[in-house]
Amino acid sequence: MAWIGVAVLAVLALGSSAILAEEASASPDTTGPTPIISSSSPSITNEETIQIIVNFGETLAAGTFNASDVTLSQAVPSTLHSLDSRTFNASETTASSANITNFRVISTLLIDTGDLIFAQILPIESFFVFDIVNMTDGVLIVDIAAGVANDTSDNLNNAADQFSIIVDRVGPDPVFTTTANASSSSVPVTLDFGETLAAGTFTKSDITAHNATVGDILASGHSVTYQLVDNTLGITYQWTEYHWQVFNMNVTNTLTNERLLLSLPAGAATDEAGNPNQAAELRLTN
Ligand SMILES: [Ca+2]
Ligand SMILES: [Ca+2]
Repeated sequence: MAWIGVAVLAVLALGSSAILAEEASASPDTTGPTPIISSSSPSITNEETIQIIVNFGETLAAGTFNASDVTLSQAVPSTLHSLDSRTFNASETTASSANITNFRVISTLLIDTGDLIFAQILPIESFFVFDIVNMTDGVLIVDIAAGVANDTSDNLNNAADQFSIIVDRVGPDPVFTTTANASSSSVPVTLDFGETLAAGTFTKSDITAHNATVGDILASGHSVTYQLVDNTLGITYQWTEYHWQVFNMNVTNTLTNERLLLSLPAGAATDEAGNPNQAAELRLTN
């Protein structure tokens, strides 16, 4: 189940307000809201605009939460890798050059179950959406501190768990290397894309060989294992995706002492954010 968009339905929102008022009169509210930050973008993205969603879970006092209550910062990573560990090797965290735009509160969520799209009515002044633009590549961090907003019973909010998303808008720049020359009949070759690729986007057939045959490829990088449990049928599905960066291959030189050429076209593979690779070539002479 996923939400696919937002809309404001004023009449339905008024109905929700009446229900909340009844609940509030039954027991006093002494608990501050805890905002949950999320995004509709993937965890590694090349999107120019990232939509952020903040759900306080209950009605805030009108106007107490706004764009200036959101803190943006950016970590500068040495590598843009690793869906599984999410450590990124951040070298420093700086104030962000990104801007918040289109900050708004919404009252209705459209939810797509696959069979049906229905509207979920939200508590008034509880669910906020905004866009972040003008980012530089790196890890974008979104924080909401404690005490920046309050609910209708004057309880101050708790801090949100920190939210981060990787912004990567640069495609891989692959490099072929070898220690051999064209007089060798067997040429060990390394192809390093410089960053992790999206699973399955590079195969041996992406390389065009001239006067040579590419043998089996040994890849290295990291893997991510997913598990999906179907409680109705009592079946667990498990699969592993391999995100490779470096490919080692043995190339058989079919015409020694002639020029050997390996070429990889642009766009043969993509990184984890979906950016296509640049072209690469290996030319060997004696
Ligand atoms: Ca409360
Ligand atoms: Ca990249």
